[in-house]
Amino acid sequence: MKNDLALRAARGEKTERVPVWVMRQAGRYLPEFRETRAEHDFFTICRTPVLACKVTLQPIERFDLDAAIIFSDILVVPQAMGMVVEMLPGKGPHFPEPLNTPDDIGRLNKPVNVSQELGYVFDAITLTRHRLEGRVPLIGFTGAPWTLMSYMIEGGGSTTMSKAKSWLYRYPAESHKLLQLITDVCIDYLVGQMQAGAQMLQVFESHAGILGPGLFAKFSLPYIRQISRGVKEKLSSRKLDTVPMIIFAKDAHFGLEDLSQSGYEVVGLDWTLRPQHARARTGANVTLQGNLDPCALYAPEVELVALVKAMLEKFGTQRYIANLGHGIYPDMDPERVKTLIDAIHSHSEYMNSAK
Ligand code: 1CP
Repeated sequence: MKNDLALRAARGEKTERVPVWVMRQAGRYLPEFRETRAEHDFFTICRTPVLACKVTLQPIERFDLDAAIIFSDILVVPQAMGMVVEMLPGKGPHFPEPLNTPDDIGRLNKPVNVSQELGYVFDAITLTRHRLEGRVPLIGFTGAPWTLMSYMIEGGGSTTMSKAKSWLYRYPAESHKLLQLITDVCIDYLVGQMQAGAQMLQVFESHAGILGPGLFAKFSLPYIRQISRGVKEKLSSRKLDTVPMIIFAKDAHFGLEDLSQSGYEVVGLDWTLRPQHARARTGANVTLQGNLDPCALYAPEVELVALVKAMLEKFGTQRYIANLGHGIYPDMDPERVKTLIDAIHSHSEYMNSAK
């Protein structure tokens, strides 16, 4: 491994500079991605290991990033469970037949054979590991159960998630049943990704904030915990080393203490949290990841560098992986991403040398 900074930071080992990667680093803000995307449908890229590998490597070839994340989508899990998901241009994901009532749970595949349904992701990971040649670690990922459940019921993006939330109030037992089915798939899926070569695993609970503390404690956190425990138990029963796991629960400021004790080595933060408060609330035993406002990339270059320096001063250089507080947007300038990465590296090296 030529650059294992991100893994060392995740394990709480000393790092000479702060590692950085960017959520959605492979995506439409890159002209080379748009070129590939013009030729192939979104899920065709996900399902074709040479294409998924190619776009995973695009940002690695362009920037001095410290980790790659396999190109895929969280919605491949509902697909593996038997649901149809389309990616509509300019609109995002669309489920033509979402789950309308708990009876629809009966339509889902169970149990799901992940090697059969998601083997293409495992193949893409193995190929990408080879092509990376140890340059940087490769991150695998899954959506967390509540976030996936919300898409399966809403049928796409939603601002209120009122359909999915209505299940939690009207059909709590059936909601738990669905969340458990999804959790079982997520565990096998992450273990499979790790066996295929993923060196770190991120769980995206992108829709945590909309739940509020009460629903989060009942319908999100228990499954997030089950995933870290389940993955680690399966790996150790197969005599495999565990890999660091990252939990990113967006807007779940109310759950930060619980998240820091949920079995993950790294807690991802969105930009609404103050770094020093987050440190104080999570303690010394987890690594933090984040949390620059993605829109800071619209600022003039000097301003962006100042924001990066301020962020580093607040987080410190250890037990820290720099990232944005959410994914990068398609209209952002790749040159600013270079500025971001280079500023994180140079300022953190300066901070470490000044000690
Ligand atoms: O580079 C990378 O980060 C890897 C690729 C990646 C990842 C990690 C993609 C490609 N999607 C994801 C995760 C993902 N997908 C999340 C979790 C992260 C987050 O909170 O953003 C979520 C919520 C999704 C669902 C999804 N897929 C949306 C959001 C829909 C909504 O309104 O709620 C969208 C727009 C997609 C499509 C998608 N996924 C990825 C890309 C590059 C795109 C753009 C589609 C295209 O190219 O047409």
